[in-house]
Amino acid sequence: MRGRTPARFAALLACCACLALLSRAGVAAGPDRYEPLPKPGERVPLTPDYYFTYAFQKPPKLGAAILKLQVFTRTGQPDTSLAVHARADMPSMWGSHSTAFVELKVTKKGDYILPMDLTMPGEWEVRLIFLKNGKVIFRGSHRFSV
Ligand SMILES: [Cu+2]
Repeated sequence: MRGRTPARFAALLACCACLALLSRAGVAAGPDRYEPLPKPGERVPLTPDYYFTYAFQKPPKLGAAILKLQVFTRTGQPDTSLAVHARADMPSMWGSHSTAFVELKVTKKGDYILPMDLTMPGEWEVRLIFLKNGKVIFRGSHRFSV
């Protein structure tokens, strides 16, 4: 995220050769960069004003699984003003188990819910996109084994 790592982004800008190389490799700090998330249960900063936590309802295994997210303001108040989009798939066969991002539903309790169908044993990755007023503020990913 550019906004969260201004120093690093500035360093990239300062080196055009590096930036070109990174762009060609598809790993520049561009729109499709997903930050690896800390492990479930830990606070994940979104912006200076928001953070979130996430956890599986039960340890994920083959079949149906549910990932639950909670967004908080910086003072720790639960918040549901953000939109969260997500998809889960297997990195070794990206596109085989998932078609598109879905917008997470919010329960009455204020939890964002992502139901997943884990159809194959192996490594899975969930990708999350957080939006505030229609603008992407954070992209993150979490890998786990089934
Ligand atoms: Cu698979």
